[in-house]
Amino acid sequence: MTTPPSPLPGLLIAAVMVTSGPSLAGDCFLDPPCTGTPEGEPCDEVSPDTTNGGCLVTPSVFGTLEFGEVICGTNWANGGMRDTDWYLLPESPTGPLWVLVELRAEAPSMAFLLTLGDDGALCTGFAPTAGTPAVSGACAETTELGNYVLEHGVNYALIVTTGDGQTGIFDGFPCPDGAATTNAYEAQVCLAPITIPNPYDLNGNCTVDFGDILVALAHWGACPTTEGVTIELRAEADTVAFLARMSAGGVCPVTGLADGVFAYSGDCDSDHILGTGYVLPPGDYAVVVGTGTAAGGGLLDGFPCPDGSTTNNAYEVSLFTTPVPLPCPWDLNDNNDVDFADILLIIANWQSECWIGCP
Ligand SMILES: [Ca+2]
Ligand SMILES: [Ca+2]
Ligand SMILES: [Ca+2]
Ligand SMILES: [Ca+2]
Repeated sequence: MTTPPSPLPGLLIAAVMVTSGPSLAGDCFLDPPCTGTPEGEPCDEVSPDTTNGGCLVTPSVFGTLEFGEVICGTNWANGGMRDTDWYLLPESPTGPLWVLVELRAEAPSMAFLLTLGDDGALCTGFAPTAGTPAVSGACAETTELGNYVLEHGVNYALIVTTGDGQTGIFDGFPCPDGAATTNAYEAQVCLAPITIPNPYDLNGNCTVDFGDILVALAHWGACPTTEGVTIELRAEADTVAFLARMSAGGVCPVTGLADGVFAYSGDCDSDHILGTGYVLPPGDYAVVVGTGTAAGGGLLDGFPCPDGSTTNNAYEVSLFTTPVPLPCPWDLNDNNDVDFADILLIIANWQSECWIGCP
């Protein structure tokens, strides 16, 4: 659910506090919406919960969740009752093993792990697993990640329910009519959480600090470019032109195609596409021109040599150089300039650390 390098603003590794994505004022919907495995329980305020009420119903009933699987569910709290969703986790690999719980929710919600009984009696003596619950504020305005250490050979369940991380919430979040909120949540438990680089941490020490300002100053000014080759092609027949890498001395055989975009022209130039972005390592290259399609495929039929009355199958090809941008990680606002605006962004993210998320 956390796919770098999307902003994930402020998932802090140290404090584990997260200032999550878009703040949802007014109507309350997960943004972006949850995409994953549906929970399979409607938001219907029906009790007893025979879908995934876990050990709170008899007989006990669980949903299931693989490590790394994203579950899309709903919950509610109304009239002194609340929905609880219990998901059995698969057996942990040989551990101990650190896992991360991620939760985004529209109603204020928490997700935490319970340690269950042995296989024959999962609900015998179940108890909270030592660790930090994941908490999501209403409308996912803030999210706190949870983390746990799991032991091999122990049964665990993920619980998602309304609450603030410390106590449950049993009122105030009835099942909605869908107009203002859907009471949706998104949860997952992942193995091997990853550290996501912080783009404002220019020197890679996982803290945004004065060292990053020095790095920006060292790259001050226009973002770097290199010289690239562009092919211009105009043709009467459907034609492509590209660069082939030749053997040393410019002789055959061809050893590959140069990296870049082929040029295409056809139908008397009505859909002329420049070939750009060839940044050529030292070597010998040949321009290759042949009949081909706009998708880059070859064309072996349909364009016989003409009688001169309707077409000559002529083409015109030329090469010129153009600047090609090089990576510019110091330009934080993408204006192709390392400038004062980038310094301000570093300051705005001062002392933020690297982010952590599920792979
Ligand atoms: Ca539910
Ligand atoms: Ca439920
Ligand atoms: Ca830094
Ligand atoms: Ca900039």
